[in-house]
Amino acid sequence: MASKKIRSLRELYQDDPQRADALLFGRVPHGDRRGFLRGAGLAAMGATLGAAIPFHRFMPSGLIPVALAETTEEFVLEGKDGLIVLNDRPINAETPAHLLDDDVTPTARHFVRNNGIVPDNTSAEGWKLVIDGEVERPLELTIEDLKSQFEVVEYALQLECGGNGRAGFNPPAKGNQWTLGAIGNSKWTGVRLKDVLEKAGVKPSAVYTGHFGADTHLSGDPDKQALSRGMPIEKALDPYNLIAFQQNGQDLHPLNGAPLRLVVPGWPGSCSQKWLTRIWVRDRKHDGSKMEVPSYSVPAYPVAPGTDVPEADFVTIHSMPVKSMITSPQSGETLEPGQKSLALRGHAWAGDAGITKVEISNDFGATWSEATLKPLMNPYSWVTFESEVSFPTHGYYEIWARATDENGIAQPFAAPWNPKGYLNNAMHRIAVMVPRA
Ligand SMILES: Nc1nc2c(c(=O)[nH]1)N[C@H]1C(S)=C(S)[C@@H](COP(=O)(O)O)O[C@H]1N2
Ligand SMILES: [Mo]
Repeated sequence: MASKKIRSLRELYQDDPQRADALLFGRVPHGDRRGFLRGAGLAAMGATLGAAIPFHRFMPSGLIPVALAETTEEFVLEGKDGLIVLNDRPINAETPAHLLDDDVTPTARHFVRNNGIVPDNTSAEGWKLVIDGEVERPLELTIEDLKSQFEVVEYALQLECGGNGRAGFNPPAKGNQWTLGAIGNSKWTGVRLKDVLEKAGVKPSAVYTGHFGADTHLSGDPDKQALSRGMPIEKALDPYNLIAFQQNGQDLHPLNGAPLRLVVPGWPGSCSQKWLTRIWVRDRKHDGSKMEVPSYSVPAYPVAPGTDVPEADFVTIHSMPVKSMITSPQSGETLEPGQKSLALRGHAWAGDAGITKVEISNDFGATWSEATLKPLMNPYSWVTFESEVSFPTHGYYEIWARATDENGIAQPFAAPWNPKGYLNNAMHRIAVMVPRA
């Protein structure tokens, strides 16, 4: 054991990324990853490092042991800032809640979710997008063609991974153990998918889209797609879906799909194909990689935690559910002595639906007060809420946030368990310490 060489995280993840992820970060309750590297995870990490970590319980959550990090170039995520890397093969990184405070998410703070290997060539030069299948006139368009033939628009759009919040489910689900930060609301510039599909002429036989990207499968097999998902044609024709070539006024980041991607707000992030090369309009439901059950699917009815659900009983996820997060203060904040109130801020969103209210509690849900909503930037943007929270005495407080959408659906205290750990929209809770005056 003592002679064991330090392996890079890349190697650690190579065989089974999900297992390595669980070993490294453990599986612990929502919003709190302290105490990772426990049990078998700790032993495995010790073996990996060639030594145990005596003070492991004091390691900040999400910290990558420097001995591992130093061996791994992949962890320098160029152009990203403060993200917690969950996995380096493929690269997956989320943003801590307090770094998502901006109304418009800076590119450096936008999460990264990759299923395969980022393409070597992410240059706009010569990039082509094909639109084919159930269309009157198949198209092959360069990025210049998109810019010159269609209206260019810019919207703030929420993009959330279907698995955001997975770490909060028990029993745990395999996959990236996202806590809260696989969500972003950047400004995206591009052309409307609808306009491009209409130029191609959608045939009455069209029922679904199939999306293709230039990234490669983890196995290296060129015939396999890392991810190829799609959506019903009705959703595809929503005017807020973009074929985007800019994020926050700049060329796309290579990890976020440069030079061209889809942004399909309100639906699982997996619909928003990065490194976009082809949209195949289909006469049936698309059957690309990760369209199959149980990927991006949930049981059609509520199931008890841990249930083994038959494949036939899954349905593909459409709109994401109502959700909110508190982005200021950071959880764990201690007020100044004598300070009796606090300015609170965060964001709320609800897939295809609008947000009607966000309520705040400082007494474990016994009473609620309504937060102020800032004006909505555009449909499918998240909405920012603000509130002043006061504290009657010193002590330990939790602040809970609960958003309600225009259908009257509010966030639950605990989201329904499902085998793959999707759609966790449980209320966000933060801790605040109020000291004696
Ligand atoms: N080509 C391609 N597109 C992709 C993916 C991918 O692995 N390959 N991941 C999808 C998933 S699961 C999500 S959540 C979003 C994440 O977008 P981001 O990395 O820009 O945050 O991209 C989607 N588009
Ligand atoms: Mo995702």
